[in-house]
Amino acid sequence: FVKPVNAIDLCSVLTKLTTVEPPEPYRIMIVDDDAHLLELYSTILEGVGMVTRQINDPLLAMGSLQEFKPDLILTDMNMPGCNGMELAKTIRQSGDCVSIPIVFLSTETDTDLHRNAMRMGGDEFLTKPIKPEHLISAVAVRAERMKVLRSLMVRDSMTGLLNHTAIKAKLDGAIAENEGDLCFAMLDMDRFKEINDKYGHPTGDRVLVTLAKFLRTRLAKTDSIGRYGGEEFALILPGCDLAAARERLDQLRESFGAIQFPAGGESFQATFSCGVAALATHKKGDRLCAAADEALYEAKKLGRNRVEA
Ligand code: GH3
Ligand code: MG
Ligand code: MG
Ligand code: MG
Repeated sequence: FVKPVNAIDLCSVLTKLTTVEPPEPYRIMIVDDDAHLLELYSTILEGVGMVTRQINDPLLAMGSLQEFKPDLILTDMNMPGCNGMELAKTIRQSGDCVSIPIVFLSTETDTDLHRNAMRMGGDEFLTKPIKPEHLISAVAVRAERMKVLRSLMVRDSMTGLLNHTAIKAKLDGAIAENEGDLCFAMLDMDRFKEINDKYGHPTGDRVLVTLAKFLRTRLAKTDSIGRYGGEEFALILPGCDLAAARERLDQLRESFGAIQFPAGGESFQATFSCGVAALATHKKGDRLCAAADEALYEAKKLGRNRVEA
């Protein structure tokens, strides 16, 4: 009954898309009252590396949504308790789910019903039975678009770092999950206005892009970096106590300060000041941010190009 899908290679589907980096697995929520079909679709999609969540009862879909965070929802139409259309409507009404692609997969061939389903917020209507390769490509194309959109929403376009909202959300998440040490640092370019005034705004931009790249390549995989504001950056350093964080940041400060930026035949150096605080001391996200900000202010007051805690 379960058809093997080894003949289908997700890569062949994906090469048609403009993916630059190897994709993270798409997360697909499958809603169907038929347990056999759930298993079948799940096997097909997992066969090409996607991560699936099977939902047998549509009434449980909303609860799983927040926790599973799917890139796409594949749902049956006729189910007891709540049909696919009602489910789509409910999903579309919940604030942070307005953009999740919803694909209906049903034996219904009535085009009026298809149109209605789309009006309720569906993105596509597929009919059962479906060929595995058709299911895979329909799901992959839409899940990919969702991923691109999502990354545009959370990334700062100039540096590619997490934007202000995203790094704040990341901090909340990191605090909720964290069990050991965690430090938060705020970093601000020194006398950046002077750099802009002297060498021009595009050169200033280049300094910020260089700093972003510098931080990205030097920090650990578990660390997070965001562009907090114009020439301000935020770092989340899990598994680091205050002394260790301070030392790491001081090393970064020193190496970054040694970089020579060419500008109009000459070159200049740029430095940053940094404030860091430990969750162990400040306990809550807002207090942690405030403490890092105060320490940054202190670093500026004490002469800049330094790290304070
Ligand atoms: P301080 O050492 O006290 O931080 O001095 P500062 O000059 O860095 O601080 P101030 O807040 O006075 O000025 C920040 C400057 O950063 C002014 C603003 O034009 C510049 N800036 C903010 N965002 C960008 C950006 O995206 N690109 C460029 N080139 N400059 C930026
Ligand atoms: Mg059904
Ligand atoms: Mg600033
Ligand atoms: Mg500054």
